[in-house]
This record gives sequence, structure tokens and C-alpha cells, in this order.
Amino acid sequence: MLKLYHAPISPNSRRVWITLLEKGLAFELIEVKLHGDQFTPEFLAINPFHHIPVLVDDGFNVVESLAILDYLEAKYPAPAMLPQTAHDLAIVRMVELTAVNELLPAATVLAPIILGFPGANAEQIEQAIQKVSTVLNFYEGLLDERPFFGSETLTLAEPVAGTVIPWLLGGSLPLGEIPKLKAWCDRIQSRSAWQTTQATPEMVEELKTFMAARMSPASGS
Ligand SMILES: N[C@@H](CCC(=O)N[C@@H](CS)C(=O)NCC(=O)O)C(=O)O
Repeated sequence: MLKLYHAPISPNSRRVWITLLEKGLAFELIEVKLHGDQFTPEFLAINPFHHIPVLVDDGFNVVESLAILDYLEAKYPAPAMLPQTAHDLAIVRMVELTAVNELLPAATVLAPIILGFPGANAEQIEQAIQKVSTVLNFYEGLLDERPFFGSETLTLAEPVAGTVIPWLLGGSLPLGEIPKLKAWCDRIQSRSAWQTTQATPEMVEELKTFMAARMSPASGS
């Protein structure tokens, strides 16, 4: 059976978890506590970069979440989660890659504010809000009359961007007018795969405690 090493609160691993559910695959979840379990010799033998997610399929270890999504799509092609036309495939890939390379780093800067405690300095926060706003407006322009990015059916763009955007839209940030993206966000969040993988309030509290400890002067970070 497929095994997913993950941490439930991580958007990087949640995108894989959602894809496994959306594809209706049988899998085992193995939680890796990121307080140190990722540095054990057993886990480093699976991923020398000490990151989750890792998908293990019959002894084959796949690291890097986007590589895992491509592996799942190639090996388990139904339901299809990549469009066939060059135009629509480009839309999906643009959303996936900008979510990882542009949106997630800015969202990470804003995480303390969204979670309700002071974090980065005012200039960094302003830059991160600008970046998030630019990305979300870009996505607004990519959405057309279809319910998903470049598709009538769910694609890989949804689990990738759709595990970051709900946090941002829930954070009372000044992000401009993005009605199509807000409707898209409601649409994906109503799906059982999103609801099954939603972080519990206890997980959010644990994350706050973890982040507060990392940001305290005593931690040296
Ligand atoms: N590019 C990687 C990033 C994975 C990543 O950064 N995972 C974080 C959790 S969100 C992690 O495992 N952190 C623990 C560590 O780096 O020690 C991917 O997409 O899979």
C-alpha cells in the first residue's frame, strides 16, 4: 500500500494527502513530528533532506511534493488531474509553481499575523502583503467561466494553491477584489478531501506554540 509521511498542518504535505483522497487511492498516513523526528536515521534514510512529504510506493521513495503529484498522476491517471491542451496545462503549471515559489514564501512571512501574534517587521509585512496580493490577482485573471483552474474538473492546481489560499483569505488582509478566486476557494473547501484534511483547532494551537518558541529571543533564531 502507498505510504505518506506527512505532518497534518503542513501545506506541502496536505497537497499530497488531498490528491490521494481525490484520486480515491488506498494509503497509510505516517505522521512525522517536525520537532525532531525528521532527523532520525530512519527518516533520513527515506529523505536525506529531512522534509515531509515523502510518498513510499512498494519500496520506492518519492520526495518533493510536486514530484509526488506528478508520480501519482502518471501512475494513477483516473480521475485525470492534468488538462490535455497546452493552454490549460500551462495554467495549471503556472498556478502550481507560483503557489510554491511566490505565494507560500510570502504567506510564511504573514503566518504570525494570521495566527495572531507579532512576527516580521513592518516593511517585511508590507512587502509580503504586496506579493500575496499580486499572486492572488494573477490567479483571479487565470480563472474563467470554468469552476477550476483551466478545467471543468479538479486539477493539481487546486491541492497546491488550495492549501495556502484559504489561510490567507481567512486572515483579514487587504488583498483587493478577487470575487472569482473567493468563489473558487469556497468551492474547493466544500469538498470532502479538504474537510477531511482540515487542521483542527488543537493543531493550530500547537503550531502557534511551536512558532512562538522559535521566534523567542532565547531560541536564537
Ligand atoms: N520543496 C519541498 C518542501 C518540503 C518542506 O519544506 N517541508 C517542511 C514542512 S512544510 C519540512 O519537512 N520541514 C522540516 C525540516 O525541514 O526539517 C516539497 O515541496 O516537498
